[in-house]
Amino acid sequence: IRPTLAVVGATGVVGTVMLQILSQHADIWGEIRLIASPRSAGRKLAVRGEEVEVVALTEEAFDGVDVAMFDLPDELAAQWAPIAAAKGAVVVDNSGAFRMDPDVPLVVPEVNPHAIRVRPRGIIANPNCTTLSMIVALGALHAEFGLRELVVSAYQAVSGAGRAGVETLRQQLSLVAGTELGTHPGDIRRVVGDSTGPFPEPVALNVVPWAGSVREDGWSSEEMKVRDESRKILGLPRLPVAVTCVRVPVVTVHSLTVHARFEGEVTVDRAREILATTPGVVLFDNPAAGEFPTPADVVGTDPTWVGRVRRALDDPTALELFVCGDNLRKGAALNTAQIAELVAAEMA
Ligand code: 11C
Repeated sequence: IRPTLAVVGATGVVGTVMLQILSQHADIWGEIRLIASPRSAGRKLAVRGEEVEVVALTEEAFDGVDVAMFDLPDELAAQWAPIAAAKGAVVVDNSGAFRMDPDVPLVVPEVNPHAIRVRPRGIIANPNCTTLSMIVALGALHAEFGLRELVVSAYQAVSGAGRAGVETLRQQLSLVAGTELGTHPGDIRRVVGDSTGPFPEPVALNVVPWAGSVREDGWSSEEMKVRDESRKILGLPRLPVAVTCVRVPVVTVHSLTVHARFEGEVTVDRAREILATTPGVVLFDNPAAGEFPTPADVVGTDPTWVGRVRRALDDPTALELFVCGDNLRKGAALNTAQIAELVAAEMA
């Protein structure tokens, strides 16, 4: 008997990509049940070529569910994931609610697949999209060279902030289209006014050095997540990690510059060999031919794309990289689906 899968938060931006992925991947599931807020109950969504009616999030909705992929806001996930687990489902949760719980594994199938086996709460956490956009490539380099330090700048797409983020950028772009905005200081702010949506500043024709909420000493929650989650996934609890998260006017695909320092000397040739042969990574790095990853080419694809591979000029133990990953696919829905598929394989 094939396992029953629930998709919880099926109508959100990540839920929508989950349904696309379930329609594209090998069909290993029996029933696929779509669950969302009562507001969305009764809507019909396409999955595996069929229209499936969305049911409201209730305890009964988890009856008979073997695996549940969750994409809900943190507070709702904190409330409902334990309920689904108590009803016997293995929950794969894409919120930030459980990632740093020592009784919840934080899994990237290409990096630490073994971690899924120990899950005393019946919950497996899926990392944040910014962490996921680089970690497959870094995991492979760490396995060979031994990572000692990370310095990261993340150029984050607006879809990381959900539908509201995408709608805000589109609305702001329509306000500035066909105008000569930018000629006079302050133009953008005057046109956009208070319509900054989930962002603290206008995001069209701008960059905003902020993502998430305020944490201690000037850090953002998003920056702390990338640090804490990278340490947990790589099994390096004291790894020095410095992150700056910046929102850019890109709809989907997070990009990152990475300075990675290793135990000993590294060579670009060996790093390129590793990146070119790691499953889930594409090396796209020939600047002379204009080849490096950009969100425009990476959007809609599964792998982590790496370009601009250089050895640090002043440190033979460090590499500089430019990395792009689709924040809705590997960054969210795809990694969640991959984990769910590993759990289903255990049940087979
Ligand atoms: C962003 N990465 O781009 C965030 C959104 O912990 O999963 C995802 C928040 C999370 O805004």
